[in-house]
Amino acid sequence: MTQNELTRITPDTPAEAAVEVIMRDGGVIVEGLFDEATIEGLENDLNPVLDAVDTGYDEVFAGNKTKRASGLFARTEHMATIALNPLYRGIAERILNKPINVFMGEEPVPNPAGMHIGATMAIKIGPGQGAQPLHRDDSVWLWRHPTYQREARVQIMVAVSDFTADNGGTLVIPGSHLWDDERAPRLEEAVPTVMKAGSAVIWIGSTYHGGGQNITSDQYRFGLSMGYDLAFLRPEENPFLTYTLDQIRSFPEEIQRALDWTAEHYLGWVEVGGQMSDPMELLSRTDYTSTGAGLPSHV
Ligand SMILES: O=C(O)CCC(=O)C(=O)O
Ligand SMILES: [Fe+2]
Repeated sequence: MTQNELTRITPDTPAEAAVEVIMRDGGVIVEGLFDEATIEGLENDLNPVLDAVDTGYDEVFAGNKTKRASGLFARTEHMATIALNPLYRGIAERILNKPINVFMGEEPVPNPAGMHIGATMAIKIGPGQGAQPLHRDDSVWLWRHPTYQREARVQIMVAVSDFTADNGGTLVIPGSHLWDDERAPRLEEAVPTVMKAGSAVIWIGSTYHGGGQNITSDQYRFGLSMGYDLAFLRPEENPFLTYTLDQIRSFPEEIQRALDWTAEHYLGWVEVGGQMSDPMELLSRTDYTSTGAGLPSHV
């Protein structure tokens, strides 16, 4: 398939229709998914954080003209708006949360795979930054392809600034999610994601993509990304070390659960009073007072 750009849809597109496009092309652009107040809020909350961090030390992947910050649920309340966006979540649910029958004795029981948040990242690609190597995000789990309909990740990249072909708008190779593991991605096959601030590109773990080059512009390209992953995969960003207990307690319940404060189908339980219990039980107990130290503040 040769496509000059990903298909564009509007925020009122039904999730089923969006999933059809994504499973056909590997990704989709949703125009105007987030309003001005959300984008302004993200800028106000995250610019000081990004101002205070160094650029990446690694020239090739992290980028030595690129700034990154994570742990975003503790840094901006607008992160929850993105994670709980009904279209994005609806798409992720449909792609990831497929039930699989397992036997419990003689009874087949349908178990949905569940999904959780694998990573959050604000990314500012600065002037002078070359293109990131094209990659599949599911390579962290050495995922094999073709995937036989089992995708590991549904990723969103929200444009906080405008994304252009010159300022590092995410490069995507349409159709590359269908490739096997022998075929290398080539830069000439990739198309830049061009979209206005407030729009978003959604792609799956097996789609080749990468940050674009920002050579001729004099502006930062500001994007915010997160991924929903199959719940049984180790999250890239460790939620238990990233967030303090107080921070976790301040988040909406869906976010607490998506950050692995949950146990479904025996995955992730914690023993309380001799029972394999849902970690949510610990959150409601005043005598439970310790977990991760939280990230050091940059500002
Ligand atoms: O910055 C971008 O546009 C893409 C970043 C990316 O793919 C990554 O860091 O894994
Ligand atoms: Fe990536």
